[in-house]
Amino acid sequence: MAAPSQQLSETPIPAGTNRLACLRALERKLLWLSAWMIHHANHIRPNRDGMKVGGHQASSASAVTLMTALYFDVLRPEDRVAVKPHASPVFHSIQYLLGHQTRENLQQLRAFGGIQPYPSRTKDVDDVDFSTGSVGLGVAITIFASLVQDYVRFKNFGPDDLAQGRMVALVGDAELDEGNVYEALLECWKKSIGNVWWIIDYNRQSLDSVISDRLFSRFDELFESFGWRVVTLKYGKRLLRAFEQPGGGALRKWIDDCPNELYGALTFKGGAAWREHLARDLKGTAGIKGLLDGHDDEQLHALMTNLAGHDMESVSEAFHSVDDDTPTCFIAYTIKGHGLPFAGHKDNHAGVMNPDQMERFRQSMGIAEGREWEPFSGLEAEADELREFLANVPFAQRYPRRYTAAAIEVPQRLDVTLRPMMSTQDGFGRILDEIGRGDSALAERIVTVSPDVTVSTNLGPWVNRRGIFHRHEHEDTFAAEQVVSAQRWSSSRAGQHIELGIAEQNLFLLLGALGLSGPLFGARLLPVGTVYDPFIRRGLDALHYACYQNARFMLVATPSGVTLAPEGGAHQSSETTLITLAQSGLAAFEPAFVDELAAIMRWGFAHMQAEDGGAVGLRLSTRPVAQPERTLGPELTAEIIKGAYWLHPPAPGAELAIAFTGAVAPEAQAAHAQILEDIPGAGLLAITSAERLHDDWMAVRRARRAGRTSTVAHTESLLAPLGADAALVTVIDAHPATLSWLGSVSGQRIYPLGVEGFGQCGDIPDLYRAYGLDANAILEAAARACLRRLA
Ligand SMILES: Cc1ncc(C[n+]2csc(CCOP(=O)(O)OP(=O)(O)O)c2C)c(N)n1
Ligand SMILES: [Mg+2]
Repeated sequence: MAAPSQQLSETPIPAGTNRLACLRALERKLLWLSAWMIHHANHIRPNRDGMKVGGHQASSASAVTLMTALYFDVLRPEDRVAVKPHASPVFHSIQYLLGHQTRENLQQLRAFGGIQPYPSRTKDVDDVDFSTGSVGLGVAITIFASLVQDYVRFKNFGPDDLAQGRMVALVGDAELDEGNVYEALLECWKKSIGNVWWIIDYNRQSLDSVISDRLFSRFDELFESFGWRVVTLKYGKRLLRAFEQPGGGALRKWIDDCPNELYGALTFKGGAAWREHLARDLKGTAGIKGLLDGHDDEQLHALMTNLAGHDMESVSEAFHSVDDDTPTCFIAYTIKGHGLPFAGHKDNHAGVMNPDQMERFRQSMGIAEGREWEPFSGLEAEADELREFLANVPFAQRYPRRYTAAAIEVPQRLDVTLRPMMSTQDGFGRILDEIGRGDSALAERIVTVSPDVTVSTNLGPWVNRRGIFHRHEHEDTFAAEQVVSAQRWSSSRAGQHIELGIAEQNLFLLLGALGLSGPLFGARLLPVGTVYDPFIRRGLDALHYACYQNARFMLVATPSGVTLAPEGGAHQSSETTLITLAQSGLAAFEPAFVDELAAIMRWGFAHMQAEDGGAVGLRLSTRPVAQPERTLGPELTAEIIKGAYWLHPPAPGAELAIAFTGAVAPEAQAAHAQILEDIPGAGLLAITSAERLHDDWMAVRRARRAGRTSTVAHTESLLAPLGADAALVTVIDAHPATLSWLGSVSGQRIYPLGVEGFGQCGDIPDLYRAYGLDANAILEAAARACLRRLA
């Protein structure tokens, strides 16, 4: 394991440095660079297609003080941060000033291969900890990352020098509208998770609108009720001093009572408008006239917009005041677009300064024309001090902060005792149980997770062996009371199963965090999460989010399909195969037999660790099916991993083949056996992964376009023995489109069978008949195929 280089010295800022002055200067620089970067992308870089490039100058300006204090003063290398999506330009400007980002990249904001609109840990080059973009997800993953940090630390899996970090989210206030945030908060409370900071950029604006005044104080209560400390940063020092002056009490009350919309409007209009309202509303209040007369319009505007989230001293004090691991929420009042011409305007979310405004802004920053990208232009007088300050920033004392974790050895094969009739879900439980019996490295590093479906997805035996993970020991009371139960669920720091409440977004966020434990905490984990297949939909964006970050995990979706017969339409799934077919970063399998499953899981644990690997998805079933009597050799194993093999090879030039996936194997086998009586050369193709076949086919097409004409797709080789005009009946307990693309590979005619409508309850014979998945339906499709009638 390659650990990041240096150790951190506690307070590296040199004595005598005017810390606040440096921070304020850097704050100005970040405001400039983030706005300029967006301006450059929109107004200076050539535009070839007439499309608006965009970028968020107002959102960035809102977060500049908070991010300056965080990155240049408060954070330590072991801290991990999810930056609110629209502050991406500020983040990259910070890395630029620290020497970790290039000017060329800043000039390529939102261009192909350039800086991403929203921080991306896979696409940006400057050490992004968590990708963000889909609001709410970056916020919540910090909770799960903290849980993973605990897991790694309690088990001593990490490098020796792994220091405990804070998992920090810089949160747009509208992100708190996302329900997944509260699902995570609840889990945070249940698991006593600490070391989490959420810093809310409370500008009281979302994309479309100004946030309701009635929301005020809701957040405090909400967070406190979940056991969080709430630190509210409302008024800056200047305003606090003004409140001490004659008339100050009335001024404070006026601001406290000022509706968010009016505050925004006056912020946009400026000093004269503040004066008019204050003079009218506080007429006759002692001290107010003196206060107004003592400030010109510019000063009055500066005073009235002196919110703590833009007051470096207040922000710095607040951050430094927290020194324990209680989860903490900072509610920092800010102004969207602070310091820019559209500050406070309700429509400023996507606003970009026009060239005239930018020109005035440049002049106000004292930046000479042509020196816009220079790190210290406009700050020439203090450049040396700033250089030294930046060289000593604690956060930057280690770079890069990512770890490379050593691979965990995966045995050549995973053992499982096959029974004549067995379901893949049963097989999954037994394979894991078998692993859990031993003391291999693999057994040590697997961590399982389930959102309240541990028992019903056959994880029970594994959990009995390996225990539940929790910060606090908890005995299984039922076991202690000698109540007979198949489940023995005691919790401790040694446990290897994390039990979640029923919240599938939490499952995927936790799988995402566990799947990043290598780069984040220097310890490779092999996370396995189980979920009912239909409820993948419930956490879909979080699944996508985990894959987008290149997190490595095994998702076991079971049970699935209408095969879950008596459970009915609410629990059955048909379109999940299309979801996983399309999901980038997830190799998706649906084996029919348990020996296939064992081979796939073995490969999966290796794939989760490969440089060019990814996450793995398994769609399983509770239907017992007859297991083939065979021993998988290397060739067959390789084909299973590639996605398909001939269970019964076709004769050369065969005019018909049946291709099936998963639990419908018995129907496909029965129909095929009958067809052989009439068409002795008919083949039976077992498809273990439509996704892998499709992926490979696409890759081969790309290779050919690139001139590598000798490459052949696995599907092409498989289908080659069939006649050019042969028919292929495909059958799957899922949407038929999962397999119907196969006809495009080599031109065979496809007769696709599958489930198109909502499911319903019944038994398998009834449902397979109703949905056209039974042997008769396959035979009928084959007959039509042979008669060349389009089905
Ligand atoms: C899940 C999701 N839905 C919608 C959007 C589109 N969107 C982008 S920003 C935004 C509002 C953000 O407001 P806030 O979080 O308060 O950020 P700020 O005011 O700091 O820009 C919305 C709705 C998104 N990025 N993600
Ligand atoms: Mg906002």
